[in-house]
Amino acid sequence: MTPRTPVTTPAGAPDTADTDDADSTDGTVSTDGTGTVAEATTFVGLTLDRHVHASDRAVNLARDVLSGLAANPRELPPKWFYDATGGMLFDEITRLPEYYSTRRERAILDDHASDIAAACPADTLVELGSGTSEKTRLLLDALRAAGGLRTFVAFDVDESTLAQAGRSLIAAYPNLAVHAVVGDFEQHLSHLPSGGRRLIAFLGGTIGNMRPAKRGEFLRALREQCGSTDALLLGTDLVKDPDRLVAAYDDGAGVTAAFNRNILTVINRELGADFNIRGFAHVAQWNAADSWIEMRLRAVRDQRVTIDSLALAVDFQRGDDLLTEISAKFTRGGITAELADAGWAVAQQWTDPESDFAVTLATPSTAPTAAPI
Ligand code: AVJ
Repeated sequence: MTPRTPVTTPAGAPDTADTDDADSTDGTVSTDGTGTVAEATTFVGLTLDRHVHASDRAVNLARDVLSGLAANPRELPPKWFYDATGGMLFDEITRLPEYYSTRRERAILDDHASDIAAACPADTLVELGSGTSEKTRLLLDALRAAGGLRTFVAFDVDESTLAQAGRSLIAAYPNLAVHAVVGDFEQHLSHLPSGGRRLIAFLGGTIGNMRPAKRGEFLRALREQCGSTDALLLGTDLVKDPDRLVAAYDDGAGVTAAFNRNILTVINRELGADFNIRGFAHVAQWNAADSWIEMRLRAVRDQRVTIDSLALAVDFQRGDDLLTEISAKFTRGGITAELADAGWAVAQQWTDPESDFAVTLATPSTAPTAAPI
C-alpha cells in the first residue's frame, strides 16, 4: 500500500506544514492532527501520496544514468532535468519569445476551457506532469463553473514543485480537495486516484518526450485506467517550419542551454559525479525523419567523468553526444490515429489560429485496440 500523507492545512489557510518526512512507510493513513482520519477523496485541503521517495529517486537516477551512458548512442531521460533549478529554468523557457508552445496552449485553453468542461463536466481534474499547475487554473475555473468540481489530482515527479503548486491552489480554491501524487507517469498510472468522473489532462506537449512505441504503451495503459465517462485532454506541439522549431529549443538568451546542462548538475549532486558543465555544448536539431527535435550535450573536448555512486568512469571524446531529450511534433491526423490505436476516440480538437499547437479531447472508445504483434 502507498503511504498517504494528509498535510494538515485547513481549507484556505496559509500552509506552513512541512511535508518532508511526513509520510509513513507502513501504509497507514495518517490523521490530520485533530484525530480525524483524513480520506483522500473527501479531505478539503492538500493530500500527498508518494510513489517515488527520495531514496527511490537516487536508485532510479543511478539506473537511468548507468544504462544511458552504456547505450550507443548515449542517452539520458529528460525527466532528470526537473529538480528545483530545472523547474525554474523551464518556467523561464515558457516566457521566452522563441518558445511559443506554452503561450499557444494557454490561448487554446483560454478560448475553449468552457467547451471542454461542457463536453466533460468532471468532478475530478487529474493533471499528469502538472509542474506548477499554472494553466490548470483555466480548467479548474471552467469545471467549477460547470458545477461539479470537487478534486484536483496533481501528478508529478518533483515533490517540491508539487507541494508548492498544491499550496497555492488550496489558497485559491478553498473548497477544492487537492491531491498531490509524487510519481512517474510511465510507471505509476495504476495508482491514480479513481472514482467519480475524471478529466485527465496531459498538457504542454510532454507526450512528445516519448518515442512512438512508448506513447502507444502509455496511452493504452491510461485507457485501461479509465471508465466510460472519463476523458483525456492532450496537448501536442504541431509540425512547423524547422527554423522556428530549432529556435524554440536554442534560444538567444541561452536559457534552454542552461536547462539542458542542468541534467549534469543533477547527476553531479545526486550521484557524486564530476561533470564539468562547461565541457558540454548545447545542441538542438530537427530530425525530420522522426518528426522530433533532439536536444543533445556535445563534449567540447576529450574528457573523463567519474561518477562516485556508480563507481564508474566514462570517457568522452571531443564531439561525442549525449541525447537528453526528444520532443516530437505532431499533425492533427497523426494524433487522432495514435489515439485510435490506443483505444481513444477524438471528441474535439482545437488549435490556435496559427496552428502551432493542438489540444485534443478524447474519450475511451468501446474497446482498446489490441497491441500490434
Ligand atoms: C515540457 C517536455 C513540453 O519538450 O518542449 C522545453 C521541455 N525542453 N525546452 C518540450 C523543453 C526544452 C518541453 N516539455
